[in-house]
Amino acid sequence: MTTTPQLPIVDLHGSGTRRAICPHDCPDGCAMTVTVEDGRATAVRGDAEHPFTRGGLCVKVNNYVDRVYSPDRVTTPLRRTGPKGSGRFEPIGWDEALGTVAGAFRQVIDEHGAEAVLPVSYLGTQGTLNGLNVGDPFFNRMGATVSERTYCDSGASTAYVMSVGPTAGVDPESLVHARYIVIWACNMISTNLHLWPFVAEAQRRGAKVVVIDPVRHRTAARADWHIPIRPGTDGALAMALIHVITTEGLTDEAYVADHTLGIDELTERAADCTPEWAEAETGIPAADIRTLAREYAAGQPSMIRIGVAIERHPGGGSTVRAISCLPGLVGAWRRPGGGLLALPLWAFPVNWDTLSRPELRPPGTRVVNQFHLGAALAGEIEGPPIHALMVYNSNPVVVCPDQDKVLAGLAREDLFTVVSEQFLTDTATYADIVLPAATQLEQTDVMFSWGHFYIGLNRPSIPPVGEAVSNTELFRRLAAAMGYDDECFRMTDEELIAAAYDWSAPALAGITPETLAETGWARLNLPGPDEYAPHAEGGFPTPSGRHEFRSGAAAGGDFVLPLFRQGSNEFQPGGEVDPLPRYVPPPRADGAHPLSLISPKSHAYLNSSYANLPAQQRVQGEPAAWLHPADAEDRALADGDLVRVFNDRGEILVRAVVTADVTRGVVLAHMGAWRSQAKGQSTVNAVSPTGFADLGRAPTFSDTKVQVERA
Ligand SMILES: Nc1nc2c(c(=O)[nH]1)N[C@H]1C(S)=C(S)[C@@H](COP(=O)(O)OP(=O)(O)OC[C@H]3O[C@@H](n4cnc5c(=O)[nH]c(N)nc54)[C@H](O)[C@@H]3O)O[C@H]1N2
Ligand SMILES: Nc1nc2c(c(=O)[nH]1)N[C@H]1C(S)=C(S)[C@@H](COP(=O)(O)OP(=O)(O)OC[C@H]3O[C@@H](n4cnc5c(=O)[nH]c(N)nc54)[C@H](O)[C@@H]3O)O[C@H]1N2
Ligand code: SF4
Ligand SMILES: [Mo]
Repeated sequence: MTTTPQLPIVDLHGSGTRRAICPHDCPDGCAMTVTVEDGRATAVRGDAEHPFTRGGLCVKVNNYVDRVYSPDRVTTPLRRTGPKGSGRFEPIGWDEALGTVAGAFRQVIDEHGAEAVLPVSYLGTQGTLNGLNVGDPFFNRMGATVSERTYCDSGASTAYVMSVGPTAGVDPESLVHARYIVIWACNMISTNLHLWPFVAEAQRRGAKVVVIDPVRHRTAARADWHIPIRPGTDGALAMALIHVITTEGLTDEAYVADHTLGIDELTERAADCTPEWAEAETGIPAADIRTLAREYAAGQPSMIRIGVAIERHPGGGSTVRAISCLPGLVGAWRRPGGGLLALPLWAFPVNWDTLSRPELRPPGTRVVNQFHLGAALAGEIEGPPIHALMVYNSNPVVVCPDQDKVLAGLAREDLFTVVSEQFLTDTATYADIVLPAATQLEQTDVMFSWGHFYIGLNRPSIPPVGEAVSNTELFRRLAAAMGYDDECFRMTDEELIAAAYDWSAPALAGITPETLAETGWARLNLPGPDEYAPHAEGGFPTPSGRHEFRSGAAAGGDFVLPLFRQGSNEFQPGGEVDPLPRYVPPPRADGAHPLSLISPKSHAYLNSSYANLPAQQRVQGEPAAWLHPADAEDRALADGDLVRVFNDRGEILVRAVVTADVTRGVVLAHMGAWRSQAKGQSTVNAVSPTGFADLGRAPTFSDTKVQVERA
């Protein structure tokens, strides 16, 4: 641990240009400049100097000041005055709010035990201090039920780590050097916008860009080759690529011999996975699969960027395992720009357990995965029923599956709910107490990125709006109200910054909080994008040190990485894991529900954030379901018709968009819109399943079978 940094004091009531880093759960981690006039922010812009941001933000964040000063901001603590869900509240003071929350927690703990308290949080901000782990020490100390948070990339991360270990892998900026780029289940121009210029540059230099996706979205439209695929069948495609590469002698033999493990077993496993077999599964012509395999192997350095949707099927983990084998087979890691890009977050030396404090937790504390929030609130889980819920950094009514059950739970009169929020979201309207949360312009944080190699320091630009507080301050206040006096509950933001990273790690050589206060951001101390090829000579952080086609880590069973729950320690691993990749087919459609629903991110909203703001609503438009013309014709539906998309779990009422941009048999409904905007008061997670994928307890959002009919 370094000494506590001395950060220069910002004049919050002055004028000038300040630096900030976008707080959102987005790989781009943009650096912003903030114009401040007499203590009021008037504009944010992308930092032109930042090599990834390059002077532009995005449609979500361009008018961030309208979010900060929105008339709808929660600016004081609120107490409910109407029925749950009515959204009727009155302002109260912080002391009263904290007293009420601490009193309610104590009463529940006395009567039912601490496991009757459930925290729910995710990534409203992804700041190291205020993000994923900010409440963990508090709830670990309490002994509350442990919240497992596997919304995003947990399954893909488990699969990736099983294959190549926790390595940053590829520098996103080095993509300009790639000769063949496969964008697999990622709508980059909407969700990872600032990576696109690097892809476009590679394209200009002659690289071929391939998009594998059931949807011809903005990104697919700009690719050289869009390969539509049936949702959930990517594992079959990947196994067939392995088949072609191994049977046609397209492997990089020296790389395979020197730096990989399990080639014979992998070859045998893929022996029957012919392109003709995969065609029947994926809907992709066998000849195209052969072409893709040959071009991918020949186009060195080749690179695969996988998106999160790839993990969201029962076989999602196995799919990522199979895809992860491809760069090892063809020696893509040899040169900058080659390999697999998933979550380069591993480059940042974050002290996850120091942030989470798992040692404060009583051994054997119950774990509940957030996908089971509805079931937990309905008393359908083992152990004490949930009597108190605290939500922060998340809007579970919109982002969590089983929406109807979540709502029924939140409406329980015997449930005490406290929500820390910037806005009265669909979740916050069910709270007994709402606590006002700061925005990024009002707080301090250190920002990592899961999409580039720049660390940033965010300092406040303006005073808090109303009585809003950062999440770190919120939990300091709550801990004091509960009488928790462990040292970690008294740490200032500066002390937390010192503890949050291993500042002496090689990746941070030459970088300190103080230097960041000057420069705003800095590239990790790694070779530059023209040189970065960490696995040119193997050196994978796996048990064998090799790229493992046969995974050594599989022997321990399925696992969830510590960052996706409240820190590491005593949790039991999950089920048995096949050490080799394989294809797990998606469930077949039944007659009553013949269509596959996918619910990717919207262009203008950030998960459910911004869905209440007018500028973003104008861009995004009304919630819709995209249908292929043939599927529409079968149901006598026309563009613009109001339709019911339904299954046994629930239904949504949306406008039909009839377009050949979706594959036949697929329905697309973007996630993010709030219930309060939706006809029928439900959103796409009313029909999403709660099942887990085969690794890392990833969700199965993209595996929803539905029917569509005129409403
Ligand atoms: N504009 C915007 N940007 C965002 C976000 C946002 O909400 N809005 N959210 C941020 C977050 S939290 C995340 S995790 C990232 C996610 O960003 P992405 O990785 O792009 O993830 P998704 O949008 O969920 O899905 C990407 C694509 O996967 C496709 N897809 C769905 N099922 C399958 C399948 O079975 N196979 C294949 N091959 N493709 C499939 C969808 O059609 C979609 O085009 O975006 C981040 N950036
Ligand atoms: N069907 C379907 N469901 C999905 C997905 C999908 O693709 N399809 N994607 C999943 C994925 S990848 C993700 S990452 C999750 C995202 O799930 P969440 O992380 O819950 O994302 P948001 O909906 O943006 O909700 C974040 C909330 O935090 C609030 N907030 C922002 N900053 C702060 C702060 O500093 N303090 C506090 N207290 N609150 C703050 C915001 O106002 C917002 O309401 O959704 C998942 N759900
Ligand atoms: S949401 Fe993503 S693209 Fe938009 S400003 Fe933030 S980091 Fe950049
Ligand atoms: Mo995500």
